[in-house]
Amino acid sequence: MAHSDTEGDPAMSGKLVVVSNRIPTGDTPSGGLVVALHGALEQSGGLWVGAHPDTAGPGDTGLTEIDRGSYTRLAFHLSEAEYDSYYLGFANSVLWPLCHGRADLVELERSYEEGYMAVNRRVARLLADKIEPDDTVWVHDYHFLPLAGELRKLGVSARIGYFLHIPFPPLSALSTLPSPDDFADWLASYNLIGLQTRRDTARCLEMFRSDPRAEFMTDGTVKFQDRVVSVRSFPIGIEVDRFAEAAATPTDAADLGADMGEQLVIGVDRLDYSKGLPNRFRAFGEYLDRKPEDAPRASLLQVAPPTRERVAAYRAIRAELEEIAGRLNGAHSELDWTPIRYIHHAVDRDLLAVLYRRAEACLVTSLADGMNLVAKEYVAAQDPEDPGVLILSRFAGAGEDMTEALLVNPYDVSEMAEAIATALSMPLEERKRRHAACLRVVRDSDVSGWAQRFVDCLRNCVPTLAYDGLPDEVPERTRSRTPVPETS
Ligand code: ADQ
Repeated sequence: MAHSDTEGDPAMSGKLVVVSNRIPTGDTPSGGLVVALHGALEQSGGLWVGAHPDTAGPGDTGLTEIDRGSYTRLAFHLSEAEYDSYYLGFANSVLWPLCHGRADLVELERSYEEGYMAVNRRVARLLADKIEPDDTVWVHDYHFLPLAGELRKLGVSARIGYFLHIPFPPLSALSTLPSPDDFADWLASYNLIGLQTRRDTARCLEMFRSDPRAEFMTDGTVKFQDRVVSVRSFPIGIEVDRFAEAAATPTDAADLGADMGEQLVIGVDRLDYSKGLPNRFRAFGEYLDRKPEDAPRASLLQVAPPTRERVAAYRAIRAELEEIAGRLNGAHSELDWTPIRYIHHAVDRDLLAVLYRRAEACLVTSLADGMNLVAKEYVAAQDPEDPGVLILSRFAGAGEDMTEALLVNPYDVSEMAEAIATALSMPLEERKRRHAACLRVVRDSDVSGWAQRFVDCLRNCVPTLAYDGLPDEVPERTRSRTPVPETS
């Protein structure tokens, strides 16, 4: 990381400890988040702990070192049973649908919550003696909500920060949880809660505001029983320059898409019900139905590798999508043209960058999304002199700041069909103006700056348990019943 104004601060002398469900296993980390955290750890030295990709082993064997360079990577193994209850179960069949507005898909199984808590307790035990008081611990995502609380129980006093990559659930959705009050309690054990957007920050503060255990301080922090926590937004980004460079690098792959019609619309997603894919396909079908005879022939290239296929909702979305694509292709295909190309596997990132640049428009139609990095990758990959148009859901976190994209309601198929028509016929000057505005947002949130801002903020947080056992000693003038909204 670059020089920061907290250098020299005694709080910075410790190492950085990152915890995430996934951990890079190869020599060259790839993917925006992984690269940013890798950069942060290379700078400060430290530790990255995550689940081993091989889940077949026993679940209680301790930590395995998978790499040692300028920092150490340690992996814990999940047993089959833990993978089912902690990962597929509570994380992806309770928390994921809950945070993405799909309480109807939540599967409440007692064993899921037990497995989730047990894995968090086990990871805390494995980690506790590796953390020194002056270390900085950065925990990622919904797999580890209770981790700080479990570490505190084991006496860990270091600063611990948390970043939620997915949307913060609205207050009403929290009642779906088996023990709704736990959510605020889990989060209050962190010193800093980082969220993607101002909307998420407002929701998190609303949760604390409605909780009788919480009290708002005039500096914007929340005092929760004996703990103090800050809530801030840190919109995540991508490695802008690397992506722009890859997109502009001549490659044979540039020929790709040559047989995909005169205009190309691209969509890139993990196959997930939160990404709004069925309505995206329907909107493209409606666009084809309505487009004038003489308009250029357009194709939709959808790259969507299946994930979490052992969860029923993921199998269902795959079947639904294949049915819609088959029907639309049946209705519109010609001998030399297939309107929807649907690819089920991951695509190399450099090739992805080239395809983004080749596409006249990109469809990001999430029904709910923490940020959506595809939106930022598409903008970074464009030729500024002849850019394509981003069609972006209002419900993706990226839509909060990228207001010059064509913002759409992903529930409104006709509006999206119109947006496709608008994008594919947009004059060059308007495309350039919109792209320049979006690119500014993408550059402002470059992922290395994102990691730097979070770690700096965490290191400047109120130390852990500052008010432990001394609640009456908090000066009255710093107490407030009036919520102080905080954004960044
Ligand atoms: P995701 O839900 O995975 O991330 P997204 O932000 O779009 O969603 O990131 C997906 C990443 O995977 C992108 O970098 C994309 O290029 C890549 N990808 C997707 N499909 C691919 C394919 N077929 N081949 C190759 N690469 C592919 C979660 C949250 C998001 C949040 C991110 C980061 O759900 O809201 O933006 O974390 O915080």
